[in-house]
This record gives sequence, structure tokens and C-alpha cells, in this order.
Amino acid sequence: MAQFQEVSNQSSLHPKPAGYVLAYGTAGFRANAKHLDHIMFRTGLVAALCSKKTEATVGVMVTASHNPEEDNGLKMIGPMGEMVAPTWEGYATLLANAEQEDLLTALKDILEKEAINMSQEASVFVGKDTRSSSASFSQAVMDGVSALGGRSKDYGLVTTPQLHYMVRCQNTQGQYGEATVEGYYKKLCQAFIHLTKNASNCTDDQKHLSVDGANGVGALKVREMESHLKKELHLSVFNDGTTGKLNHQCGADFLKVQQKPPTGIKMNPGDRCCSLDGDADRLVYYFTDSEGQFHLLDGDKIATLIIIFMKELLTQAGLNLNIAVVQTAYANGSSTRYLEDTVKITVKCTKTGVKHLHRAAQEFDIAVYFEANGHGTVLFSEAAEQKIQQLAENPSINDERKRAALLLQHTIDVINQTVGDGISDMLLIEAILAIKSMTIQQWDAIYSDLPNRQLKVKVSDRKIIVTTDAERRAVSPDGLQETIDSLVKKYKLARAFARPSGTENIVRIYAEAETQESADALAHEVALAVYNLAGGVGGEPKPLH
Ligand code: 16G
Ligand code: MG
Repeated sequence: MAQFQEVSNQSSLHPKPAGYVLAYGTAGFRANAKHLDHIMFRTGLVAALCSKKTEATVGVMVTASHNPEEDNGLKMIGPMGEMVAPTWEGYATLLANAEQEDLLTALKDILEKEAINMSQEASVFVGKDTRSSSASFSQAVMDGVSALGGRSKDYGLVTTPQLHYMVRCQNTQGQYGEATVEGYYKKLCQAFIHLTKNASNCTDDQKHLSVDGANGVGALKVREMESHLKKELHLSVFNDGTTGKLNHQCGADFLKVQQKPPTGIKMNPGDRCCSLDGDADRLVYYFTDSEGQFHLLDGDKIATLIIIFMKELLTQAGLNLNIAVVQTAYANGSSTRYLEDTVKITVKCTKTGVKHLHRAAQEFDIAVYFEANGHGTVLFSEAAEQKIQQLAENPSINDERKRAALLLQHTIDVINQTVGDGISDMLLIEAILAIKSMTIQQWDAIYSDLPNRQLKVKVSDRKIIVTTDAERRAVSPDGLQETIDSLVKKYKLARAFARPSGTENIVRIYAEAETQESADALAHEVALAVYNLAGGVGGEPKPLH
């Protein structure tokens, strides 16, 4: 077939370094940019096949999110704007690792397995972040698509969630919105303006928010969006990439890990601030108090604020829907306790990685899912959306129910349901705070986080650790879980787990307890147990104090 000749010719322009192996991980491929050109081209091929198979547009986003500027990677996007199914991740890994001379055979294998009709058209949306390597990489993806006769649409610089949104809009024939960046701003900002229209006497001060753009694409896009907000929200963007380095001492991941403010931002005590990450699919909020103490409001606090708001609206609307919060093992124990005992809401725990939370959230009428690191969104079932719409259009309901139904409708529109979206989440939170006349301090005071500590342990093979119960318990190696259980018993309000990372060759430890000293000591003890029982390499973990 002529197309195979084309693949062969083109792929020699994107050669694979012999022996180089990389797997499609929790959030796609990610590595130092030096090694990735062939992976970009070959994922272009996979995306074209996926589009032919599903007879829909799919997406490829070139980004390494919160990783350093020198890294790059990509994320594939399925027809509804969701992450692609595991089968396609597997094919991406297969093609990425096929040696140059085996590429065509590997490609034909996939064609056969999936019974792909090669005369079917392929359409792939491509976007990129601001990394210096991203421009040539997105071209390499498009080369792969065209080698199989597919068409790509180059969205240029966009946030990851914006590209997810475009794919969904395209495949729903515009029902979800218009598949342009302009269309995205219009939908979200109009919903925001509707939501906040009747917010009681919101002062200019309350309308102000400082945004740390992580020196990445999110900063550019927040700026682009601002005029659509019609001065209903005043944004000061810091770390916009003009001087600082991408993700360097700034951005959502830096804040969550370091528990301190980013450099490059002007913060007065009490100012409401937020940070996006390098591709703007994560968001965290923070402020410093009058004593100079830093307060981080992470994904757990965000989920709590959103679910309280949703629950109140549903009660006012008189709608009885099945709602829940989805978290991972990293969710602070205080948040889970507060949600279950005080808000009285179902809380579900899944494995780490957005696709797991997303899938779990699809089981409810409305589910708020967030990782503690600030990645999350809200999903509404079709039935729930219909009920809300019917209610909003029902002429015989009282004003309170009407108001709540309308607010729910606008809430649906401000949210990007395809994937966690830092910019959309930011608009939703700003709207909730305005509607509830709530300060960031009041939001923070809803519950107090338990002190916690995360550590990494190097082991020769992280797969030795096998977990169950949403990664909260280890079933292998022998004796590890029993050891962790007995260590946890020594401390008050304590919890700890060890899980193999999905993105690095390490084991991650999480511990929380009543005091920071206890959390630190427990984390160290669990790290030691992992080091001893799971083949630790390098020096033994040292105590933190
Ligand atoms: C990726 C995931 C993130 C997860 C993290 C865990 C997506 C889009 N991103 O960044 O959700 O928290 O990996 O990394 O799924 P780890 O397995 O190394 O702890
Ligand atoms: Mg990200």
C-alpha cells in the first residue's frame, strides 16, 4: 500500500534511537525532549488509526505538564474529549518501542487486530504548550497523521484542557460548544457572568485574583480570556513566561510539593491567589495571613467548596440526584472525614491518575472529582443535565427553585467536563466565592488539614510493590503492610501508604498524623520499611529531623 511506503519514508526522518524504550504512562509519554521525536511521529500514526477506528476526531497534546522545560511528552485525547482507552495507550507504547525495521509490522498488527478500514478518513486535533521543543514535536505528530492519509488541525498554543474541549465540541457537532479558542472563552465567561450577576454587592477588592501562570501556556490563555470577562473578574497574571522559566519555582505542582508561595508573585496578606501548572490542567489556591503564615487550598479544599455549593443548589432546586466526591489515597484525611460526616456525602476513593477518577465519577448523577494536587472537574450525567434543564424551563416553580435551577445550568456551562481544567475551575471557584460572599479565609476554615509528608524511595524494581484498595494497602512484598499497620498505630489520627509511582522509577510514601513531627516520623519509618523490604537502592532514607 502506498501509505505504508509513506510511513516508511517519513519515519526515517524521525528515527528511533535503537534500544530506547518508553511506556505511555499515567498521563501519556514524558521524558527528556532529546529522545522524543520518533515518539511524536509514531503517536501521530496511532492517533490517525484511532480516528479511523472510532470514525471521530481525536487529539494529541504536546506537553510535559509540570515537568521541567527540558522535558516534553504528549497526551492522547479520545472522541468525547476524555483520555484514550487503555488499548490505545498500549498501541502507542507498542509503536513507540518498535525498532525502526519493525515499525511497519507493528503497524500492520494493529490494523489487523482492530480491523481498521484504511479508506476511512482520519482527523486529529493537535495542540502544544510553550516548551521550546513543542513546535517541532507538534509538526512531527502531524507528519505521522498525514503519513497515514489523515488530516490534522493545528490549534497551536493551547492548554491541555482546551484541546480536550475542542475534540468534544467537534464530535458533538457543536452541541458542547464551538471548537475554537474563542468559543471556549465565550461559553465559560458568559456562564461566569450569569452566575455572578446577582452576587450580592461584590466589591472590586473581592473581584481581584492573582494568577501564577507557571511561566506557561496558561498565563497566555488567561490573558487572552480576560476581555471576555467584562471586568466582572480582575486578574493580575504573574509568571507569564516573559522572564521566568517554565514551572521553575512556580506553578501548582511546585506549591503543592513545597508548600510555599511561588517566586515572581506580589502577595499582600489576605490576597487571594492561585497557581496553574505548565499545561493549565491543575489549579491550587493560597494566601498568606497577617502573621505571614502560608495557607494552601489544594484539590481537596476545592472539591469540598464545589460539592457544598452543588448540594445547596440541589436542595434549593428540590432535585434529588445521586451526588458524590471522588478522591485518591492522597486526599487529606480531614477532607474525607468532613465530607462524609458533616456534608454527609458519598466519597469514593480511586487509584491515582485522572482517568481513574474520571471513570469513577461517571457512575453518579453529579460527581466532583479532584486529586489533592489540584487536578479535577465536575461531571454531570445526561439525565442530570436534562432534569436541571427541565426544571429551569418549568414555569410553575417558585422563585427559589427557579434561581437554583438557573445557577445549576450556568454551573454546568462554566465547567469543562472533559478533563480537569485549571482555568475553568478558577472561574467556578471565583463564582462560588462571589455568590456565597465568602472570603478565601472562610473557605480555608471549613476544615483544617492534617499535617502530612510525602517522600520518595529508590528501589531496584518498583513493581515489587503491589497495592490494592485504591493503592491504600500493599499486598506485596510480604510483611510490608503489616509493618506499615504497626507503625501507623503508634501515632494519633495517622494513616500511611506506599505506592509505586506511575511516572518515575520510584516508590512514593504518604503519611499523615495529628502533628507535623508525627507525620514526618511516620513517613520516614514507612520509607525505611519500603527500603528494607522492597529492595531499596542508594543510601538508606534519613530522618527528616
Ligand atoms: C500524572 C497524572 C496525575 C497523577 C500523577 C501521579 C494525569 C493527567 N496526570 O501527572 O493525575 O497525580 O501522574 O504521579 O493523569 P505518580 O504516579 O508519579 O505519583
Ligand atoms: Mg498538567
